[in-house]
Amino acid sequence: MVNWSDSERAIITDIFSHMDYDDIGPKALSRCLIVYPWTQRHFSGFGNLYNAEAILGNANVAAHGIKVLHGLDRGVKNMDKIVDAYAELSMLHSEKLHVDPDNFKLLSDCITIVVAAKMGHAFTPEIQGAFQKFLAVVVSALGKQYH
Ligand code: ZNH
Repeated sequence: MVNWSDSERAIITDIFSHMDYDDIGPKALSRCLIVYPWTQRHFSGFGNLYNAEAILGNANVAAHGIKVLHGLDRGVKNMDKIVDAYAELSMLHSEKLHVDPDNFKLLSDCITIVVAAKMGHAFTPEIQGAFQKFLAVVVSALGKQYH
């Protein structure tokens, strides 16, 4: 059970209420696929991922990036039961998709970088701390159904 301060709750709610999913989602997932190329193995059905330019221009990557970013919404809405909220997705990634759970952290770091780049000075250390704590809790929950 994770303890959230009132200010952490307020920060997380606020960030996601202003989240530009259509911009951040594609940028974060494409960044992950470019800088950690082994993550591409899960997306062989997405078409051409031959180089950074192809990845950045790939509509399937963009659409999936938006979907994955929206995958964080269930955590925002269920901050006091994040493990339960991700049980099903954890099972899916473990048993069906066989995604190495280390990759969740890599993608979450890409999300942080892209959000920080977009927010600039507004991404204060306090906001960074709350945001990265939230992502770490989600990443841990996503790893829970792995044996
Ligand atoms: Zn994942 C899918 C979320 C990470 C891979 N995902 C998915 C989905 C979601 C998610 C929501 C959808 C589901 C359904 O449909 O039901 N993810 C997520 C999150 C995260 C993730 C939240 C973190 C943060 N993933 C990930 C990674 C990877 C992945 C890292 C690799 C590397 N996913 C995936 C895949 C899929 C998914 C492959 C399937 C796709 C298709 O459609 O085919």
